Amino acid sequence: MYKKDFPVLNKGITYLDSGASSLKPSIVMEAMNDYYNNYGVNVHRGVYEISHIATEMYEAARERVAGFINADTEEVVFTRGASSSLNIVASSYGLANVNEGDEIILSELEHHSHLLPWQNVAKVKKAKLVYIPLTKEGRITVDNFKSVLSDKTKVVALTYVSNVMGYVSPLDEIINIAHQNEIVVSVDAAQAAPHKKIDVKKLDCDFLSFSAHKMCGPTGVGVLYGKKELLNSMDPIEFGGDMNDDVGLYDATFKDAPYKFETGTMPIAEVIGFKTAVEYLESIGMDEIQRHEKTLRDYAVEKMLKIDGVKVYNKDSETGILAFNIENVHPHDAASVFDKNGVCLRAGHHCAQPLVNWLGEVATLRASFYIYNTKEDVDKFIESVIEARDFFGQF
Ligand code: C6P
Repeated sequence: MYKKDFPVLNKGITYLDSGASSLKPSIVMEAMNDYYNNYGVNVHRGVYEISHIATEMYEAARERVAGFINADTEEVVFTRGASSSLNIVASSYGLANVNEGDEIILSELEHHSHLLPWQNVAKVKKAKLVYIPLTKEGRITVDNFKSVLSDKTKVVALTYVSNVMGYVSPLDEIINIAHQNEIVVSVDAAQAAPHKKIDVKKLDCDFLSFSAHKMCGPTGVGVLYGKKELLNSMDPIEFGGDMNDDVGLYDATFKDAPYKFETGTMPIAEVIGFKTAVEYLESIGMDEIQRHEKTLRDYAVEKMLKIDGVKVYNKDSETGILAFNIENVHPHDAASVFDKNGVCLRAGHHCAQPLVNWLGEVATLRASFYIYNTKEDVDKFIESVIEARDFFGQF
């Protein structure tokens, strides 16, 4: 039903790699073109009409994106993407507040972009990384979280939805418990924001990071949500134009959040396109998006379980991610069959190497479904699974 909105699908491909990056509907490109064709100038600096209009468009996007997650407008920092946002949290909040002997709770589900910044904090500050034991299905549970909580815990840094397993972490309760113990929680929502409704006030997370390009928006822009008082207490990690108030030869003062974190010329067209992407998703409805993906995933899993020689790692995941392997077939060999048939999916460790190690594999295949996918896409995918198994496997 939504395929017609996505020009790339005119190529006739079966796109099952939305976990890496979603496709973009033409209205997002049109919004960006409108900016380039009619304004195309910098924001917050110009003293002429088209710069004022561009500034209004940029700030209207902030307001719209804030509404999408129920944040206050000044709690939304535009960044280069989820990775940048997660790095700001660790490098600004983490390095200033974590001390020697403190503990940082993570999980083996974390994407490298959430893991490595905290590894750095732990090394620099001589703190300890502590991992929540996963269940045998690979899930985080509240009880397992409690089992690693201690009076040394300073930060909890967890993914909302795993990019390999698609599981939704039980964050409501975890955040509640963390706050009872005065612990700050950073949430990686890169795989959650595109697929499920998020209300930061209800969730009560301290930080939440996501990218536009996984949610029908442009590349090169993302969000760091942070509670006002936290963002205002933090130092910027990049310095330059537009983020300062008063600059002398030896010292400078900085603007309040979000501006002190937005250094130099920002990706203005992308921010404007992001607003249109959010409006597009909301016009469909986040609950409908999640329901649609899950229907397709369940349909795919049902078929996969009937195929000999296929291993599904996340049979009962709540979102549109399907992690699997074909027995005796290296995922990259299998991927060549999918590619030949125009089925785009991902093979590898998905930038979540500790999790793929935990699964006892060197790599997996991953199909990820989104709003533009259909049951026909699943059928084409299943045909390629069987073809790869028969071509490379021992059946
Ligand atoms: N995962 C995937 O194929 P960026 O690249 O900054 O937009 O997002 C990083 C990131 C952070 N957290 C999670 C849970 C993610 O899934 C990603 C990106 C892609 O799974 C590319 S590795």
